[in-house]
Amino acid sequence: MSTPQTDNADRQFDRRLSEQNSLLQHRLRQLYGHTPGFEPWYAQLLDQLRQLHRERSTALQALDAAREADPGWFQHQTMLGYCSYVDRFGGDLQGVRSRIDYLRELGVRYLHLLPFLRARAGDSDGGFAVASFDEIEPRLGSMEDLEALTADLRAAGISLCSDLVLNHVADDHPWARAAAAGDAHHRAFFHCFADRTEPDAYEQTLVQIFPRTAPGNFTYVEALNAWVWTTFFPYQWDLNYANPAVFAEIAQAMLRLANRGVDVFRLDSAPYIWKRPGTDCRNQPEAHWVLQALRAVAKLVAPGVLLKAEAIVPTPELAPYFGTGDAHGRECDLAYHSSAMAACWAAVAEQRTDLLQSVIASMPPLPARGSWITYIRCHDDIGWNVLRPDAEANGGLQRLSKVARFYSGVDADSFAEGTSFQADDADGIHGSNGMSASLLGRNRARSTLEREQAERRLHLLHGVALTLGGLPLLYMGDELGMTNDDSDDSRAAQKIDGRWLQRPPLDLTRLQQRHDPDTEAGRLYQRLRNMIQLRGHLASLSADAPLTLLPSAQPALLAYQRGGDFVMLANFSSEALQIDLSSLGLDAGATWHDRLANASVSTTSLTLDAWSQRWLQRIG
Ligand code: OTU
Repeated sequence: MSTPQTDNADRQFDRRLSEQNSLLQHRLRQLYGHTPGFEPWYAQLLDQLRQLHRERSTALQALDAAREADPGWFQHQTMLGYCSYVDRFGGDLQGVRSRIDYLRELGVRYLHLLPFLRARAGDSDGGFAVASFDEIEPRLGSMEDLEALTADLRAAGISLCSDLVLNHVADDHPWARAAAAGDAHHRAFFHCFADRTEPDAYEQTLVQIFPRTAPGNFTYVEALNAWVWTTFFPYQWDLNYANPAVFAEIAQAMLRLANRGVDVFRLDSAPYIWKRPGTDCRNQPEAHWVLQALRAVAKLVAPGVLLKAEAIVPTPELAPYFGTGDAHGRECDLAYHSSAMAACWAAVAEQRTDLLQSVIASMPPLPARGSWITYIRCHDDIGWNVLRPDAEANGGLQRLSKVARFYSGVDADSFAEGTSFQADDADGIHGSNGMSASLLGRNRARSTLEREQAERRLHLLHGVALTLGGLPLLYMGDELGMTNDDSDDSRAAQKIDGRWLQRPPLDLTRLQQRHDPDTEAGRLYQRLRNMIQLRGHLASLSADAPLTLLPSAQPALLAYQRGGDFVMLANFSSEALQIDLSSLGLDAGATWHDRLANASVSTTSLTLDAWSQRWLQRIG
């Protein structure tokens, strides 16, 4: 039915289609052009998209228009992210609403809530085994709660990021159930193999994500009488993106959530969505085409929406998630800087910054409207595999073994209290678990000095995340110095998946102490909040301001310039460093102000205490 509203919406749609159609159609033709009935399929997809566009609310259309007019809105230096599980943070979605004031106080403008859609019954990988894209996990609330939350967040100036698990669905998702019941249409949503021939061939070149708890990439499913591709847990069935129906379903599921008010989609496991014999089945060109097509449909229906790549891959494979060639700047808007994250932890363990510098140096400049997610911790392990190429080029893999051991909890000389993840022994290179504060020495501190050093390390890493360039994402609890979860429930969960070590519920005592400088939580929180506020005033810290490494002869020093007037100095060692600013190649005639300490700075001899940082601003 034609009404003035739909006519107007359709005009907008047609305008946006004229911008997106050529790339969208080209990519979908490359992916699916050879499948029978491509033309009518594409026409039908456009009709479905037009309908979803009509269904977008007035408030969301206004947001779309505002963001189209200001496409760099998420790159501003006042942007700050916060990540948590719904239950850990607020109990349920309504409880999260009641924490909005807290988020505002901290300066948060972007909230990533880990999976809240209906999850598989039983084990669900923390919700990453999705049983329905259109229902909320019942214990967390309802769709109405989600819409109420997104409306409140919007009013508070906070965007909501939701996971969109691209690579797989739960084995009890209706598509999987239909396949198991013998429906050929849905069987083709998955990769099914009659015998082990192809799986065995693929296994030759595949990697293992959970080699200990979920070895192998295929699971025999009785009901299908087939081996099903299951990269992650056996109950997470990989979707077959070579099937155009899968693309159409996922794209529409995303847009329905966008129409409920989700602003950003974290594209979980994006690298894995395309399979090719003889490869590790990650980062395939077709995976990028799928993402580019997804972005085009997002810009068509919900142009205010951003896509964030969760691509935990080494540096050379990471930058392409922002798009390459004719699609430069037309793939993901955001991507986790996982190599910088892991390299920060390596720098802490080794008390030297060369791997971190190598990671930073090898990152190409991003497209004008692309931004990193900079972060120090998340709900997953710290994965060391992303650093393999950098370590191989800088002294060898044994460096990573030592780093992994440092965080494994077995090394008596280490200040870190963590556990190793999915590795055969403490030296194995895979991942490390633990909350930041515990990994940085809080639990093992035996003196005031050691405790102080642990606090400084936490601020040091947050300082890098806040200044490196991107949208910094805090992990719930780190702002209050929360430590590893050693509750009975968590211990039991860790037996199945060690990552539960870093997923404790919000510590309400610490939360209450946050304004009390005589408490640890208060000290940590107040200083971090000051850093966040200060950052908001420093235009050189916007995500699109250039980053230049400043080479130094001191191995523990990380020094970089941002924009025209900002310099970060970070000391990754337990010894004080003596620094002459002119030795860093900075203009000898310049005068600098230390913004964190609010003090003027001598250019010739500056003492950087153990594990401390300076935020210098050029004032003359
Ligand atoms: C993602 O992770 C999620 O963040 C994990 O929590 C899920 O278990 C997983 O997907 C499956 O949905 O490789 O690029 O700890 O870094 O599994 C995707 C290992 C991933 C994670 C890894 C990861």
